[in-house]
Amino acid sequence: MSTPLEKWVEKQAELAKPKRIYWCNGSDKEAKEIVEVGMQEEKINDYPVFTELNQKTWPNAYHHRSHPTDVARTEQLTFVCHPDKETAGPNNNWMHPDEAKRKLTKLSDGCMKGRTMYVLPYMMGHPDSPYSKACVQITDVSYVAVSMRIMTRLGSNVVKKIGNSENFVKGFHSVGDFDPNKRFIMHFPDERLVWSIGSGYGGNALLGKKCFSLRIASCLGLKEGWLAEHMVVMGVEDPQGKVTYIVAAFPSACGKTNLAMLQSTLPGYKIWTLGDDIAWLNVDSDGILRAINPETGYFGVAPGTSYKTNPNMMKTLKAGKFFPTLFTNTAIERDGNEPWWEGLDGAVPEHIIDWLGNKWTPETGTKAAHPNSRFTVSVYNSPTLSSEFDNPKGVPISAIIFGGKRTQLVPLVVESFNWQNGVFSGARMGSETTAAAMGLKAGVRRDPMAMLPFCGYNMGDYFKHWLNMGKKLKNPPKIFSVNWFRTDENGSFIWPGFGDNIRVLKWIIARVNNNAKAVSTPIGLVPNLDDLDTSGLNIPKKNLEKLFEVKIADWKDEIEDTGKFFEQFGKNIPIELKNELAELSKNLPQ
Ligand code: GTP
Ligand code: SPV
Ligand code: MN
Repeated sequence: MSTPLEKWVEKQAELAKPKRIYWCNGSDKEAKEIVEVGMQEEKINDYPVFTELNQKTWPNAYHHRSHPTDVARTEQLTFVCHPDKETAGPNNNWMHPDEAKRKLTKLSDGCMKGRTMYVLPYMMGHPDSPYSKACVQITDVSYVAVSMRIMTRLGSNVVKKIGNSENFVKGFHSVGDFDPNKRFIMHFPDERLVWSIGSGYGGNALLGKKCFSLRIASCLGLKEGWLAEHMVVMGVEDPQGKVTYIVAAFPSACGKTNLAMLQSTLPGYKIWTLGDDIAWLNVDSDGILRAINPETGYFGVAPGTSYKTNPNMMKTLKAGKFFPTLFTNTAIERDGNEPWWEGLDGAVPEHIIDWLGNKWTPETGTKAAHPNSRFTVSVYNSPTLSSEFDNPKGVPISAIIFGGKRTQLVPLVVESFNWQNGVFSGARMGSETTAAAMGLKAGVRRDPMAMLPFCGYNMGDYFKHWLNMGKKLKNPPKIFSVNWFRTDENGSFIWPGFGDNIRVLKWIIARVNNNAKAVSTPIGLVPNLDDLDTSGLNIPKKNLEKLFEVKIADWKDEIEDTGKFFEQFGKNIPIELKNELAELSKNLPQ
């Protein structure tokens, strides 16, 4: 008798008609064989799926070129298929599940002809964690199979764990023929199913990541009383050795990975990394908010990563402990056969092949590495990995940070007055658009809690859920907003950022432990300039003041824009948030 899992796999194979079906066991040996297949047999756009990089300087590293039309998440082709549109909300593209399935069935018929169908059983979260979920993804490309091994706990033990149960999350993925017109990333929350076709890139294809761990998981969280968030999880150790755990949400390509691995410029402070992209937040039986990172890898932005900005990530990328480390759409330095990107340490090398495979020099006038080129690397390679990473219970959270890229308006750090006011500050978050998603208009877009592209249901209900979570907590974490990206009149960043962000964390932790004062403003509590540790920094006082300047006219525009954004959600927007908006408007000087 076959199990529900085996039956589901058989049914998918009948539709996709692969040459063969291969069940991955998650071993090292197997990963090496699959990379070999990617180098020798599989091709994308006439390039082998993998090429080997310099194993001496970059141990276990391989290069991958995606299809040139397939370089970032595609939000316009991403759908959440609840039975009714209102549940999906104005924040999601919606299609009726029946229509979506008809469309996908047609596109998937025979889509794996001549190819291998890899079956990937994996856990999101530690297998012993009460918060983890068993999942199975099907894919037809070695790159995705190997990436999932880095990003998740993949192995045959998950098949045993699922056993005869129907209780597993399903993901069907095929690169199809990469035709952007036949590309869809569809979610069926009621069935805990993701169906993705036509893209092999990141969040479109590694279905454990944004598709399951955020879009579907956010729906599960609403039902089951927890939160799935686009957040860093980290511990901050102070000079006395006390570790305070925090989570921080920033939109895509706005600094999560860099924050999660920060190398402190203040003596005695140390960061311990638990996650750089996704946090699942649960309330434990003592009323404490606990976070786990369901992933086991980093899929991080390459450009800008260097020994100067993120030395801990450079060490992670060079460690080569876990097989393999992948570089997608970076350039290649030809003489040494090493990955290269804009912002890497040292002079620009002489012989470079760009991400498209063409010879490149600075005079070419384009970027050598795609701005959304990325590395995929195991957390177990990381020198800053927290000793709590594999703790099935997760870590207790003392502070929540919301951030975005705002060259104007938003101060370096603001503490919310209370939980409700903090939820409001998250809900009105905005950020300037980046290269992490294709086809977005330049400028500021509202991106509540950095979840706009990832909340699998109506965000009005999501805000209510956040408010309710606060009521379940005995001592709710303090909520802060931060902005590293304010610029001066020349367009230069005022705040040095990166390792110096520890100075802001130091104040946040002092506030959490009632060891620092704050000044009240209409938008929240800000530090006394004397309480922000700027020792050794060369920032003139006038610039520091600029970092905290609250320009009333600009805030009035911001309030108006937030009001318009909230209106889209109609009756779903909680009255508490409308009240917060009215209160803020009233408290601004006329
Ligand atoms: P996703 O993986 O897309 O979710 O992105 P992320 O939020 O992890 O962003 P990441 O840390 O990769 O940073 C994205 C970009 O922001 C990179 O180009 C960084 O160099 C830049 N960046 C990160 N932190 C800072 C900072 O403190 N100051 C400045 N000026 N830039 C930063
Ligand atoms: C993001 O865009 O937030 C990412 C990259 O972390 S992706 O996996 O493509 O979603
Ligand atoms: Mn992300």
